[in-house]
Amino acid sequence: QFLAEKKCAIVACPFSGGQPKAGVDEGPMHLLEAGLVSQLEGLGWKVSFDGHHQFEGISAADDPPIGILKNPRFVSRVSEFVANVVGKHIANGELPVTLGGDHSLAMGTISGTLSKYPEACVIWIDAHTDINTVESTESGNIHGMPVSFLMGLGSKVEEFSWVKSILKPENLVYIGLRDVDSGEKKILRDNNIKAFSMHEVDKYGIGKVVEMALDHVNPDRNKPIHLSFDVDALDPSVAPSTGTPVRGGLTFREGHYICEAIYETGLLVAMDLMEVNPSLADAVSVAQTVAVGCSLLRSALGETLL
Ligand code: HAR
Ligand code: MN
Ligand code: MN
Ligand code: MN
Repeated sequence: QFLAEKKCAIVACPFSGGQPKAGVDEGPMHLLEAGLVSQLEGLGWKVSFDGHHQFEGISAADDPPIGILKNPRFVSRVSEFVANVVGKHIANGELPVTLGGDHSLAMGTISGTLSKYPEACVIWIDAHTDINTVESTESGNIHGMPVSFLMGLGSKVEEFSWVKSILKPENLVYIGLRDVDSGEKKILRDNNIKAFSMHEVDKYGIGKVVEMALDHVNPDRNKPIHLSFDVDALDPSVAPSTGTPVRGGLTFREGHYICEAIYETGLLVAMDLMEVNPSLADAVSVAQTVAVGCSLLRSALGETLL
C-alpha cells in the first residue's frame, strides 16, 4: 500500500555506544555474512546495500556524560545520521531494514520513518520498554531510553534537540516485555501506553496478542507500520547472543508469527533488527542467533510457510 515496488535497503549500523558491552557493533556484519541480501532477493525483493556505515566524521572521543547519560554526543550524532539515511530510503520508495547495533539507534530509525509518515505506528518487540527518561534511568545507557526521546517525555537534553518527539503514545505498542523498570511502569501508566508482556502472550496466545496490538495502533489497518525488533524479545534459548538476555521470552515461532502477521497487513514501511551481539556466547549460539535474526527479517518481508 505504501511501497510501490518490492525494494528494500539494508542500513547496516555497527554501533554500540548506547550500552556498555562491546561486540554488538559486529551484529550487522554477521547478519550480512550469513547471506541476508541473497535471502531477501530470493523472496523477490530488489535489495540495495550501501556497505557498513562508518558514521564518517562522528567521533566517540571527548564525550563526557551529560548528567547520568553515557556517550550522549556519540549516540545523538549517530542516531541523527541514521535518521537521515532511513528518511532518504523511505523517500526513495524503499523499505529500510536497519541492522544494529544497539537499540538507541531506533531514535534514528523511527525519526526517519516519522519524517515521511508522522502518523506511522510503532510496534516494539522487546523484553524491555526502552522508555526511561533522563530522570528515571538508573543505568544512563541510552539504549534503554530511545522511546522517551521519540515521545518527548522527561526533561530535554540540548544535545538531542534534533529529535522531533512527535511519536504519540497511542501510536506505540509493545509485545514481549518481561524486564521493565519501576520508573518505566509508571511512564506506561501515566501515558496510557499499550503493552503486551509475556503474561498476556501466555494468556491469550500470540495470534490474539498481535491482533489486539494492531487493533490498538492501527484499528482501520491503514497506517504505515515501523517494526522495531530487539532480538532479546526472544527467549535466550532461541537467541542467546545478546547483551541483556532475560528468561521467559518469545519462542521461535512466536517471534516469527509477529513478523509474518505484520507482513500480511501490507503496511510495513520500515524494520529494525537490534541487539545481536556476536561476541557474547559460544560459536554455535552466535550462529543460531544470527540465523534467527535473518529468518525474522525474511518473515517480515514475506517468507511464507506454504
Ligand atoms: N531498563 C534498563 C536500562 O534502562 C535496561 C535496558 C535495556 N536493555 C536492552 N534494551 N537491551 O532493550 O538500562
Ligand atoms: Mn531494546
Ligand atoms: Mn531489550
Ligand atoms: Mn565476529
